[in-house]
Amino acid sequence: MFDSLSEKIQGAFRKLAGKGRLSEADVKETMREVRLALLEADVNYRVVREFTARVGERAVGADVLRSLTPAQVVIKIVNEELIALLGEPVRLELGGPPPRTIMLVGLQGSGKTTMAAKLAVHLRKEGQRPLLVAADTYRPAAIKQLEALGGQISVEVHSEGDRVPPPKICANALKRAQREGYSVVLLDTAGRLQIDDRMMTELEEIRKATAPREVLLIVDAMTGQEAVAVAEEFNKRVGLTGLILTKVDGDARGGAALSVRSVTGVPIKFMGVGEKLSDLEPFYPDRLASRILGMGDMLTLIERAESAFSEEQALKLEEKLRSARFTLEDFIEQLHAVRQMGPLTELLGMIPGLQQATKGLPEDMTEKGLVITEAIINSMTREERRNPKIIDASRKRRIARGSGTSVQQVNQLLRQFTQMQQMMKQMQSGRGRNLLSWLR
Ligand SMILES: Nc1nc2c(ncn2[C@@H]2O[C@H](COP(=O)(O)OP(=O)(O)OP(=O)(O)O)[C@@H](O)[C@H]2O)c(=O)[nH]1
Ligand SMILES: [Mg+2]
Repeated sequence: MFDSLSEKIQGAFRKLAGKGRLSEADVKETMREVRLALLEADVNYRVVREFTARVGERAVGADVLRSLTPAQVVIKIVNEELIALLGEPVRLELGGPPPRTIMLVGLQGSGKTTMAAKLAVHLRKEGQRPLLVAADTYRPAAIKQLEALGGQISVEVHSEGDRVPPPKICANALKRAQREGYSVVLLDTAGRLQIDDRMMTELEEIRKATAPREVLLIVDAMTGQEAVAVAEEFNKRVGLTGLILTKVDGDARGGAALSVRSVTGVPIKFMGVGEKLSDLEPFYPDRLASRILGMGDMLTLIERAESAFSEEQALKLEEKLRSARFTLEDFIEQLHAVRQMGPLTELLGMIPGLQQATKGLPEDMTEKGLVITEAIINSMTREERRNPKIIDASRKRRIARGSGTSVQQVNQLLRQFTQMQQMMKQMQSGRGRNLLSWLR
């Protein structure tokens, strides 16, 4: 459901990553695009404003512009703040003596009845013995619907027809659960098209009659901003312990998912991702965030890069570049660092938009190219590495022999190195100074 949001944010990041160095204006422009993407995804404007302010502040604080890999630092901050926005992963609270009651509330059609059955399946897998309760006596087919679902999954459904008031049905169900040894009682309450007083009063009564461990609001993720107002109202009147987003598989813009936790402070506990009863996922903020940013493996890559290049190494290198003392020895050090991160092909595979990334690469940045380059440099004397100018024809022949390569290949490497040196000199105070920048 986050496809469009995801695409736009990734687009903004791609533009950023394409640049060798970042100016403050670049970062500002990226944040503007992220803000627009969030607003278009129907994320609550207050949430968007706070989010972009926080990211902006951190981006300045983290000294993005002077960091080793500025684009990645921005992406990392956005990712972390997105996770913070989505909240902690919080599981169902099922402590205390059984039977424990879980009350499902929400507007009409939000997916309460379906979710009741999904949760029954989920809880049974965890060793619970669930009882479903038909507490919707208003919609004619509601009881039948729950009974049909219960039959499908072989979970007992407690119903007393549509004449008994729901709070009474729920209280009776609780007594029955105690008698018959059910460990969890799931209350499927009635929904209304809009929040009305009678509905709220009835829910308050059910709550009083059953003292539930959990009161979960089922939120249709397709409803966008509206979901936030609904959640606030339910929380005020009934008191919520958790949120469940349904229809996350739909093509809605995802704003609800991103706003509702932050505005209400109530944690999201599950997501419904389809009509099948197995389409239930515990809510993991970090996974959702990487899904939105389309960066699954990108984060792994950033972490590997961070551990392969220490800040200290980077500074030392920069100093050398400034003073044009970058030698083949430094070159090989850089190669080692890149190779420490893993096989090159694997690294490239982790970068979203792989094709774009590989297009910009020199041909021998392949794994084999690295091995050859390393072998050639290893066959040089220390002096030769520090001062390649002394490498004459006879030295080239020796190096080629020693590394199992040809004079041509040695020439090629030296040419490349000279080009690199020149390029680096041009950058002067340059920041795109390591081999990693070739990958970006
Ligand atoms: N695609 C998709 N459809 C869902 C999901 N959850 C529920 N639905 C569908 O949404 C519709 C309404 O679901 P119900 O479970 O009946 O909703 P409800 O809140 O009980 O509705 P009322 O009892 O009328 O208030 C059904 O057609 C479900 O199949 C989901 O996660 N994804
Ligand atoms: Mg229902």
